[in-house]
Amino acid sequence: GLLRIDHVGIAVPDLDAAIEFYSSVFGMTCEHTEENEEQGVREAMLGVGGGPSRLQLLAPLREDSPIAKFLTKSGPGLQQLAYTVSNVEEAADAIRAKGLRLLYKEPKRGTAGSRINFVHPKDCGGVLVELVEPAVIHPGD
Ligand code: V0V
Repeated sequence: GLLRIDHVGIAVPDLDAAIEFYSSVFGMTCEHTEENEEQGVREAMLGVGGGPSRLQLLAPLREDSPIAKFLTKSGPGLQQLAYTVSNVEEAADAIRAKGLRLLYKEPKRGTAGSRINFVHPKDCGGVLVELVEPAVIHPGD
């Protein structure tokens, strides 16, 4: 099952400008940045209010990136909602068994060594849902 909301992902054209915006307007802190070549993204994870809530800023690395396509089609904005799970294969299998499409047969690599899969937005009321199995599950999760 789901443990909690892992992060909310926002597509942005310029990562550094977006980090600066969220830091100066909302006082968020950039905890981690990473390039994910396979996903075609440069991303930043921002902490919200000193608690476990996190915002993920996603900028395209190249023209065929899902984020580039999203920006062209929808403009900057909410792109995904991610849930923490303890086991991504089990979570994906359970959702598949309900007849929803998962984007990947096998999990792929996400932020900070996590393992990820996605539910197709057309099967989820227009929301791109990500399942995240962190490299380390923190106590209390
Ligand atoms: C597309 N659609 C969306 C959507 N993207 N709806 C809600 N939220 C989104 N993010 C809608 C789109 O408006 C179309 O609706 C329809 O789905 C098909 O979209 P499309 O533009 O033709 O695009 P596709 O089918 O080429 O690609 C859409 C999918 C793609 C979701 C399959 O974006 C994808 O593979 N996403 C998963 C990977 C990803 O997002 N990576 C970047 C983050 P109409 O017009 O037909 O009604 S990487 C990440 O999160 C990491 C590393 C991490 O968290 O660790």
